[in-house]
Amino acid sequence: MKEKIREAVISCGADLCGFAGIERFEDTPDGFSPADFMPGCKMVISFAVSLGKGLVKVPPRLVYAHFNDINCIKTDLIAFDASKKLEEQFGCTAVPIPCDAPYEYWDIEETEGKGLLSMKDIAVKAGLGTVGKSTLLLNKRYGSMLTLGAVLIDLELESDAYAEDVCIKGCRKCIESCPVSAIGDNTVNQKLCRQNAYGKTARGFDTVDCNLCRTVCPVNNKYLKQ
Ligand code: B12
Ligand code: SF4
Ligand code: SF4
Repeated sequence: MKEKIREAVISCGADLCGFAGIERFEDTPDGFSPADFMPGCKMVISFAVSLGKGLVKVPPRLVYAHFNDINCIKTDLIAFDASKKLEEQFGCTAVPIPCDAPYEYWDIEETEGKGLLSMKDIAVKAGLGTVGKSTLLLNKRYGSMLTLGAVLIDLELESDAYAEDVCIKGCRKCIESCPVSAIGDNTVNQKLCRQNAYGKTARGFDTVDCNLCRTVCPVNNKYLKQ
């Protein structure tokens, strides 16, 4: 059944799909575990949608900003469609999780947000990749060029194996490229990153002024040079 569910999620438009049993989330902070979110959740499905390669060849300000957002919308639509499909085909309950916004937690002084659930943590536990020094999820095929999504279900299945670490030993490119030194020891200073990376045009359109920690990563090269 697991492979049929994987196929169903992939057929909705995902590039990768993995599975993590609820027991893998015992270490998540209170209020942020899939079980807190959906009582009766037994399995977390993580999936990922790749970004086009051309998006890193142009300044991020408008083109990447727009299509990175579109990929988030696409990811949410896949979560929504896949949930309905799984409910119809497998008789389970399936809850799609927003891949980015909206979320509840917001520290106004530190301008620090926390996702409803951590998409990176879910992806790691479902074997999609590992978290690099950039704090981004790195997959051996796509590097960090992925938007991450999730669906919670009440079916019991076997978890996928954890992935091997692909962040390169001795490499510090993401840390050194950050114009505001926002990346520390497995953390990002959200205030510094937000001030540098996000803005608006004179007309009021949202901009992304920096995505360097994502684009300089050599783990992306295999995908970008394909
Ligand atoms: C808030 C947020 C930000 C903040 C903080 C980023 C960060 N590193 O946490 C800011 C504004 C800085 C940011 C910037 C960017 N972001 Co952002 N962001 C988010 C968001 C909405 C929540 C992340 C969060 O809660 N962070 C707080 C920390 C504490 O949580 P965490 O790292 O996820 O969790 C770790 C641990 O704390 C612990 N843990 C375990 N369970 C849980 C549960 C919770 C709720 C928490 C808090 C912690 C936790 O394990 C986790 C894994 O190591 C997620 C979407 C989501 N729902 O996950 C996208 C997300 C992380 N962002 C993403 C992206 C692409 C970016 C940018 C590249 C955008 C850009 N400029 O182009 C930059 C990269 C900056 C960077 N190096 O991180 C992608 C990352 C994709 C990938 N391949 O990893 C995500 C996953 C969106 C998505 N659905 O794809 N982002
Ligand atoms: S997006 Fe830019 S400012 Fe934010 S952590 Fe990455 S390199 Fe630094
Ligand atoms: S740039 Fe280097 S250190 Fe940073 S995540 Fe990629 S491989 Fe790891």
